[in-house]
Amino acid sequence: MPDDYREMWAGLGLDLEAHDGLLEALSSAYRDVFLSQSDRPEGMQYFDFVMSEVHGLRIKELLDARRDGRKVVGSFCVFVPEELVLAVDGVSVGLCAGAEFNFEGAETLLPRSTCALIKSAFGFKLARVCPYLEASDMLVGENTCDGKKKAYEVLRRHVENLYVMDLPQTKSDEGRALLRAEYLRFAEALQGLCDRRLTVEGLRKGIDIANRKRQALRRLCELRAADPAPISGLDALLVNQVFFYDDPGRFTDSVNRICDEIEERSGSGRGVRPAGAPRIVVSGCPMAVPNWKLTSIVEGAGAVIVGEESCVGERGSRHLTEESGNTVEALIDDLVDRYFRIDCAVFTPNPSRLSHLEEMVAAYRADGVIHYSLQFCQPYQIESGEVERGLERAGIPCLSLDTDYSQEDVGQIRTRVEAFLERVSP
Ligand code: BJ8
Repeated sequence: MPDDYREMWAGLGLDLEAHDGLLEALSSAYRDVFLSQSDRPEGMQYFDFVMSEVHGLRIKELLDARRDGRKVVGSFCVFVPEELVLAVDGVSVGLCAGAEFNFEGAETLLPRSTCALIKSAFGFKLARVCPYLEASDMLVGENTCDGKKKAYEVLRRHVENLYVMDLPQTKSDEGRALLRAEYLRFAEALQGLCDRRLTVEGLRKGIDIANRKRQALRRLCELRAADPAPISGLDALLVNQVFFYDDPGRFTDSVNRICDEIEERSGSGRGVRPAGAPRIVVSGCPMAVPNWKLTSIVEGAGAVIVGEESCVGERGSRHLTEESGNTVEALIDDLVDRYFRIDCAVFTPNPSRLSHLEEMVAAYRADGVIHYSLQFCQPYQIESGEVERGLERAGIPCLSLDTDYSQEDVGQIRTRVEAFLERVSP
């Protein structure tokens, strides 16, 4: 590791020894899971590079941006509008964490019965190992599930720069009005943080950058309808994960390059699995880096994942912002229209999630759905029953799994996945 990286991490106040251990575990998991795949699109080399520099070059870029006077805004939810951050020349990074790291530390502040996603973020913060967290000038939490809502009250005692956004729980007129009011309040806070006025021009630029990123992902999603599958679910998941912290323009170009390559490969009938391999859509809780557990089990059993109904996947990225306004407030209305369509399980009721899932199964010619809930995640665990019944009524086989970030249940999950694949095999 270059010495200047170590200096950079020390400057951020990281615990270097604990950080070394985390980085080594991450690199070794990455090598095992990703580099053992065969016939990957060549464009994935960019994402291999991004992962090899995940705490290196990208962090240096964030610190360079700060040196140029820009602010880094870290967030934990796809309801936090990146467009507003970009509009005031800020840098947006996703902070969701997917590693079982320092859960003992997290459990000194939170009950053991807290989902792994929240415990992971706390574990990172308390052990001072995440350079993205430490490089953020503002952390944005949101009142979504009860776990996050209450955890931010605790986190506030350990960070100076936490901003909490309130979010609606119903798709009603009142819910929309709340989201709008909260986006206006967030816009005020960002203007103060970045010392910049929000302008129509800035907001249009932010919307354009975010739309292009999402358009590239949508293009990739659509290409996954091909049989044989042109990209593995693992590689597609990685692209969706990198979406949250890479430089937006470079990310967009890199995804479009993969899409160009995939179009060519599909044209000549080339894929990463034989034609006719079982095709699965995964639905449920977000999978943050380095949570590759379920995807690698499913693909290790010979199937291919062709879509993710998840916030690290289509739920978070499928809608674009339709620009219709000519004023800052009108453009914020356009943003509200876009974000209000996200069908997270914290909404009650939440019927559009099931219909979207059915659309995905049809569009990607999937043979079945695996519903993925993190243990102690009440919104997704409870909604899994409705999703499973709805899919089975529509004749779509569904397997519902509850798991966490540990490796202890890998054998058990593999057995259930293999039995499910036998059931859905075409
Ligand atoms: S819009 S899914 S990113 S809240 S897994 S912390 S729900 S107990 S992450 Fe999410 Fe925004 Fe919704 Fe998406 Fe709570 Fe469940 Fe834990 Fe979760």
